[in-house]
Formats: sequence, C-alpha cells, structure tokens
Amino acid sequence: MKQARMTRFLLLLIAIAGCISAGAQDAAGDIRPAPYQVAWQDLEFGVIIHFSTNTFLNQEWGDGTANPSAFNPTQFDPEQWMKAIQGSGAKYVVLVAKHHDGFCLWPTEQTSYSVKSSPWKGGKGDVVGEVARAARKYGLKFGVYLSPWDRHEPKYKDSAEYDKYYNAELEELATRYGDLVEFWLDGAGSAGHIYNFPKIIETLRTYQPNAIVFADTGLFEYGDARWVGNEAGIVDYENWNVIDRHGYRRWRPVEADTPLRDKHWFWHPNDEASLKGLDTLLDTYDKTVGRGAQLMLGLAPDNRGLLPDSDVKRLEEFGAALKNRAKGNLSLHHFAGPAEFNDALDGDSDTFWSAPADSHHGEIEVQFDHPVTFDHTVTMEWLNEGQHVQKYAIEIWSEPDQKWKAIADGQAIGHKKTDTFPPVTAKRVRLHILSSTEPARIREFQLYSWGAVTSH
Ligand code: FUL
Repeated sequence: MKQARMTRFLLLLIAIAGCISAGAQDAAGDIRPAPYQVAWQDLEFGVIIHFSTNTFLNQEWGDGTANPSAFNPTQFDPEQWMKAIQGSGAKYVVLVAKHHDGFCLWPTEQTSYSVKSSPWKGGKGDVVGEVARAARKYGLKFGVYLSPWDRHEPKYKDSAEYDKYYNAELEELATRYGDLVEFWLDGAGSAGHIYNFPKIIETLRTYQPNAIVFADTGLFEYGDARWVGNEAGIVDYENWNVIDRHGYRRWRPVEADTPLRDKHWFWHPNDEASLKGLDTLLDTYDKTVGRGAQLMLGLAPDNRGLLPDSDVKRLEEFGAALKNRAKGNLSLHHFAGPAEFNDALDGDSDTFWSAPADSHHGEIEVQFDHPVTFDHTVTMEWLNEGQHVQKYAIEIWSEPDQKWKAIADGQAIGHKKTDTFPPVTAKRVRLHILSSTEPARIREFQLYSWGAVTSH
C-alpha cells in the first residue's frame, strides 16, 4: 500500500516535471526553425507563375468548363521566363500546376482534363517538367502549387473520393520532378470542404521531406510558412517567426504573395496599365523582405507562352536596382573598433557576432575615419536557435552632446530588418540591443545611403 502511494507520488512528480519542461519549451524564444526553414528563409525572394487555360480566356478564376483545346501557346519558352526571373534576383519558382479550374499542366494519370487533351505539342507536352528543368538550369529552386479547390473534377463533391484523387495528383508531382522547395496549399474556395490534410502532408513528406508547406494560419499543424493575410505585398511590423494558435506555438515565417500586375495573377490582353512600377516593387521589397518575410512575386506568361517584354524589362530593372543598392554597404568600410564586431560588418551572412554568454543586451559599434551619411540600415539575426532580439535601437554618436542618439528603433529583427530614416551623418554608429531573451546573434549590420526611393 505504502509502495503504491510512493509510486503514485513519483508519477505525479514526473508529470509535474513534464508540464514544466513542456511549458518552458512553449516560450516563443525557445521554438527553433527546422533546418529546411532556415535554408528557405535565406532565399528571401521567389516568384509564383500562373499560366493555364485562363491565360487564353481572359479570366482569373476558371469555373472548370474551359475546353482543353484553349490551351495552345505557340512560343512556349520557360527559359525566357527563367532568364528574366534570375535577373530579378529571385531565388525560387513556384509553378501553379493546377489552379481552381482543375486543368492540370502535366500529363497526369488521374484525369484527362490536362495538357494531354490540348493541341499543344500534340498532347505530348509537360509544362511542369519543362518549367522545372528550365528553373534548375538557371540556378532557381522549384516548387508547385496544387489547388485543393477543384471546380472541374466530379469527385470534388465526395470528400473521401477527392482526397484519394488529390493525393494521387500530389504523389505524381512529388515523385516526377525532383526536389520541391515549396508546396503551396491555397485556401481559396475551400471553405466548407473537408480535406484529409494529415494524409496529404504524409504523402508530400514521404517524397519531399524538405519542402516548405505554405498554408494559411488555419492549417496550423502542417504549415511551415504562413500566408500574410493580404495580396498587397505588405507585412505588418512587428513580424515574429513564432505564431501562437490556441496556446500552441510553431515556427512559421511569413510569405507575402503579390502579383507584378496589379491584382492580376493571370495574363490579360490590353493590360499594360496594371504593370507595377520600379518604385512600387522596391517599396514592396522593403515591406516584405525588409520586415523579415519572404516576397513571392506573381508572374504571368502571356498567350504566346512568353513573359511580356514589359514584364521582362521591369524584372531586369528590379534586379539591377536591388544589386545596386546592395553594393553600397558602408559597413564594409568601417575602419576600427573591436575585431569581434567584424563578423556582423563583413557583408557575409554566413558569419555572425554573438553577444556575451548569458547576456540579454549588447551592442555592435561601427566606426569610420570620416563622417558617413546614411538613411537605411539592414540588420539580420541568426535564427537557427530561435528569434531572440525583442527590442533594439539604431544610434549615432552626437559629438556636440557627447552622447548616443537613437535614429530608429523596433522590436523584432528576425531574418532581416530594414530601417529607414532621414539622412544622418556620423563617425560612430551602433546597433543597440536593448533586450533579448538569449544572447543576441547578429549576422549583418549594414549601413546604406539609398535616398528617398523607398518611401515608407
Ligand atoms: C489565391 C488564388 O485564388 C488566386 O487566383 C491566386 O492563385 C493566388 C496566388 O492565390 O488564393
């Protein structure tokens, strides 16, 4: 009897210890990204490509009744797309393999509603295969979007039957086209439909353990990255990587999708006015990548099967502007200061500075031999062990006042944080970490003079 009580007491102790450690695990700063999430966040900028029967029918959402004969590009050339995408600075490509209308861009065995039934290449073509090959040829990672909502497939009415259909489609995509960097699970149109998501993710993970599953916050348990909640290309600051749902926390960085043509994911004739300007794109970049998120820019090849010349030109300008901005990193020209800061000032995001062990604040100082003028800073946190910085300020040393003066401040740094302020001139600048849950680790602290192009 006594022994039974003792056993119960021990079990209680074990249970309490379990709760305590589960509670500690739950703190946002303790949640770590998976290695494939870290690798994906480093890509920063990707594109999503919409090209299907809609392209030929001047529509955004097909209702599933389009005749496959509509799909007939005469100059289909995904290498032309990839050349432009590579030039824009994007690092990965997600192809919409099936949009809501159910038309499949690869020769699937699950339905005849696909390129097989189109006149394109005599029904022998495979858009997914050709796009995947072209992407890799241009050094871009490849992923797919497979719309759960299917307005053509009759099985859609029967959840269990449709699950089998969808899983079979997914298995084809996950086994035929090499490594997938991302799998886009679009929530549009699916309200009220029951899917067996655990099974879908099992199918994907069996063949693609390192693919990022993109989904809205509803799919909390399965998503690796979350939808930003708008298609305007804006991530609200503060942006934290760990989100909480009903008391459970997960590492789920944000991806912001927005089209190059205002509000249009597919190509439409006589639509030149919708092409976004360079300033808008740079502003979008700073409000997504510059706030620690992923930018997913929507591109739409036209009914020839080519990216329109004006889109190609805009992508080129965008890439050139980003490159040009990156060239002006003033931190590279710092002249003195403790050597320990170099890892954050060397322009190499693979090296990082660590604040002293057990510290909850710290600073990185940049010194110059002559005053420099700058209006932007770019700061990157090393996230492999979690997001720890919770408050920081950018400060300059004021000679007349003999004290540090804050020119910008914030809470989250995360993967990347761009701060913008009126131009300031100083010989000494510092990143002041005012609060971090663990010793801060900073990959980069860069200073730039970009002018007012990117208004905020
Ligand atoms: C949305 C879809 O409804 C749009 O057509 C587009 O595919 C966009 C990327 O996602 O949810």
